[in-house]
Amino acid sequence: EIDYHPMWKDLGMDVEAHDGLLAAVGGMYQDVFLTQENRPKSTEYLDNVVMNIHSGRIKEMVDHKASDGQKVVGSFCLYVPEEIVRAANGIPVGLCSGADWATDKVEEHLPRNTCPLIKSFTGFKLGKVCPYIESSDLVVGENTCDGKKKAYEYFGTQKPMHIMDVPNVKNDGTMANWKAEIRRLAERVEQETGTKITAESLKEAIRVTNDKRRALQRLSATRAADPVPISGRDSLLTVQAAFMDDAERLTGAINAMADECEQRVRDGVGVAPKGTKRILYTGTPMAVPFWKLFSLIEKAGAVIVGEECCTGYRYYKDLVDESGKTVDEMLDAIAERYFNINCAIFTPNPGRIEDVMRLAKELHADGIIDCSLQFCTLYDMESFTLEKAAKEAGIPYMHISTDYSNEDAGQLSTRVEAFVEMI
Ligand code: BJ8
Repeated sequence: EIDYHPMWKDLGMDVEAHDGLLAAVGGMYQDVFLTQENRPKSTEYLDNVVMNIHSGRIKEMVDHKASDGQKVVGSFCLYVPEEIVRAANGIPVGLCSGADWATDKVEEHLPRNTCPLIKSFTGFKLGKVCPYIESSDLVVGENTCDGKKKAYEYFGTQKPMHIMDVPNVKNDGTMANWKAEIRRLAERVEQETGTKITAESLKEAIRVTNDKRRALQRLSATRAADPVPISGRDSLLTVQAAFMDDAERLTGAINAMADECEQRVRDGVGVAPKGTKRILYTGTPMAVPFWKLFSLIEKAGAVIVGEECCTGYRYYKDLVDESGKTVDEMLDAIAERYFNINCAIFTPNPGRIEDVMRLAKELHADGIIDCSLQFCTLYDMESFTLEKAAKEAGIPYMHISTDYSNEDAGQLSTRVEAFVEMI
């Protein structure tokens, strides 16, 4: 057993508070994941990811920093292309934002009525309990929702930051701006890592990242089957892991999970009995360790068969075109791929509605659960459009607004149980 306390201390973390956080996350993991019956055996990989998430994985990154001079580049949003970080010899990671922490300190800098995800990353920084934030050499933020873009003004006083300007409408003009933003990021990352992006390194980074997404696509395709071979909880965790674990290790493990799930489908083996009510999740992202909603939906006797969100389908649905030969062509291909992400910051955002309705059909969903984190105006607003589209398509729909606390768990369970019974 390695003692990671000296490493956390060297990173400048509050080691004692962090021990408390790890114990709490361990308990949640036990309750949400390890109580599942009939999990595919290959999900052991996910247990390992979570076990090492703040320890072994961080040690690997810290060792790479020391031995090959790699730099860690953290981000909070799907619009930040990991291919670029990878091509410049950086390690891309998603930063902690899935639990309430140091709320009193946070509210000295941000309004109380702020989305929990934003309060969370600010609290993780102020409380010094996120080794990903502490080991990041650069944090890339983005002008997406109002809350995030304004919160980065404060976060930027705590960490070196680069901000990407993400457009809010999709047209030729904004695409041109976005392509320029992609180049500005590439330059900033090159500066930070001291490594120039070459056609060769970018091609390889695109391939490695596409392989990851291809593996996740394979796994998600197995979830159209009834009985469904893998739970929504475990599927959510595969994408959460994709933001943190080493890319090639993750790809290998997800392909192994896809192999096992494809076999299960052939054998008619499921994680829940045939005929279990099937839910399509859509809405705001779910960062580790925010597993509350998925857990209570599946504990209510339903199974989640897909997630139209940034910690789900949006992460793996599109690949970067691999035919580019020059750095310029490849940067354009990256820009085009990322412009297709259907976040509610875009107006209008018909692509998301189309994706939700198509996924509901393809995955044979009996109902849609659309969730927005509290105070997220964007997703709250879009819920009305979605509800209308679901009604027209004849698919039962429910909207939920929640936060990271457990205070509403009982009430939410009752609502979800009633919904599952009704569909
Ligand atoms: S691409 S969804 S990761 S912006 S929930 S902080 S929107 S108030 S997270 Fe997102 Fe990028 Fe879009 Fe995806 Fe604001 Fe809403 Fe909070 Fe949110």
